Amino acid sequence: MPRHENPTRLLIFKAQDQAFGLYWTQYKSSPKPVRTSIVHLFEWRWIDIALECEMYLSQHGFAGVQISPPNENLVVMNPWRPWWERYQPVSYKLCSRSGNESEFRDMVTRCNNVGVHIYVDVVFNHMLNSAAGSGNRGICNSYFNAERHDFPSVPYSRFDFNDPICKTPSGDIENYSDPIQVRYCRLYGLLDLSQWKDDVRSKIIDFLNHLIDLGVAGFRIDAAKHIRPEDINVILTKLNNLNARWFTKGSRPFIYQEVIDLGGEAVQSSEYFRNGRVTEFKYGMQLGTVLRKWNEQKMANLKSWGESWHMMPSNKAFVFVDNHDNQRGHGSGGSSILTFWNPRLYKMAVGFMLAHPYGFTRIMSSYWWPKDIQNGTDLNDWVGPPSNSDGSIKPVTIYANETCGNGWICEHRWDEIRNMVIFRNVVYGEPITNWWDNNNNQVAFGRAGKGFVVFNNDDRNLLVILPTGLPAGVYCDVISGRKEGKTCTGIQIHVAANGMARFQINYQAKHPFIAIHVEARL
Ligand code: QV4
Ligand code: CA
Repeated sequence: MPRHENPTRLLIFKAQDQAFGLYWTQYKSSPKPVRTSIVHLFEWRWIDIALECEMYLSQHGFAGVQISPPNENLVVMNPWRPWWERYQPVSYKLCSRSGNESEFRDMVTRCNNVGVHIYVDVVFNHMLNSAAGSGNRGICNSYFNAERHDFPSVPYSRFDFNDPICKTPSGDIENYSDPIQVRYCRLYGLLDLSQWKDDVRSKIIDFLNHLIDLGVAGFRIDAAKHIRPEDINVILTKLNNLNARWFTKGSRPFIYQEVIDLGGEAVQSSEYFRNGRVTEFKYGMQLGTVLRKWNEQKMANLKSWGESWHMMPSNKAFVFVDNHDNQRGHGSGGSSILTFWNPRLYKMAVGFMLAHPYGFTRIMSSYWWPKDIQNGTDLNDWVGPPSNSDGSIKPVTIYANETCGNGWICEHRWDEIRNMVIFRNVVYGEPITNWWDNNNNQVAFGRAGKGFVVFNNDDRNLLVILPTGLPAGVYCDVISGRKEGKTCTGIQIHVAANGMARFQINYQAKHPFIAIHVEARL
């Protein structure tokens, strides 16, 4: 729990599981808002991320950025430069299509300097795939020989891989109900590292400590399900404290582990709770089902949203509406997953996620690709980031209206999503109050006098007077607009002395929900 120090000093808030650096300087009146969401700037270049931290993320209350794997990967030419080549490591050199080590250092320094932290997607369950040939070179020219399991730039040799332990005929994972296969056989044929061996652990620890010393704040552990939780634990205990140039002395890296567990498999999310937070893939799948009104689902059922929907404890949950895998049919979540391809429902899903107290939230920021659905699968699910003919990633261009060009979607810059990131900061720590619903797809709830939201996902207009729990005043709706000086650029909501307010949302309105909070009051 927070150590109460004198109000003017930096206060570090230790969440139960991980000392996640939620920093705020406690002012006399009230604490400066915390930052409670991160954005996955998928495939962005380091120089573009540094600019985004300084020009946008800092002033809009983002806590941090998840970056794509920064270490050297296999160059895949067929299909041509797929996004997933970055999940096939060749070495731990900080060199990739997103930039080199000095650009990486510059990004971490500039983002930290404006209070936006960097969370690295680290791939250490495996190296590249067994069929990647012999005598090739990675994207930064490091030699490897896949057949001989030889990666001299790390170095790893055949003794560092699990082939002798895996008993399946193919050497790949063939049956997810066998935890031995899930941990010691190859995921998609990717050479599986022996994290139970000291010299593999030491290489991984050195890689992660190098990143920590450069100033990163934590890690997404890729394919954590395929690594024993006790091996992850040994690695984490050997990590340095965060760099004291930006973080309070003794701060520990924030950890979230990618474990896809929809129930029914041998490996379970709960095995990983001891290490930190864990991805909750049921979140996006169920929320998508509710907003699409599939299986007789309706928003009124979200009154019980959280653990009672068979999801993990909120203080362990790492949640998102979609991720880089399931927005294109990889990994899990299936057809209910909402993405930028369905903007109206997507905005409601992200808005609801950010308004609700459950879990730690991540926003997806994507790029466009020529989707080509045939028999339910996207033939172009492999297409990589916007790039030039030489494979180099295109810059993120920002238009005067704050949207992105060059094929970048920038969901995190959509008004509704950006403003709800701030909403989440303002209401942080407050429980849900004043829940209302029409027993169908119109719902509303407050966050104990700090904020209030109203959603209309019905096929009929919403017109209702509700107790908001908010102090009296004129509030600016942060979905249809925002507070600018002494005016609201969008809808105004008048909250009476008794907390009552009138809400109207036509079912075909451009903005199907309203959100107000105490920092957007005239
Ligand atoms: C193919 C065959 C294999 C064969 C292999 C050998 O499918 O059976 O053994 O060739 O040649 C790419 C190709 C895949 C290919 C593989 C190896 O798509 O067809 O195997 O390369 O050549 C991403 C992509 C994968 C991609 C992988 C490596 O999603 O398609 O595979 O990168 O480039 C499970 C896991 C979960 C995982 C999820 C996708 O539990 O952890 O699957 N999610 C994470 C990342 C994800 C990434 C990986 C794990 C691997 O989020 O992006 O996979 O690092 O649910
Ligand atoms: Ca493994």
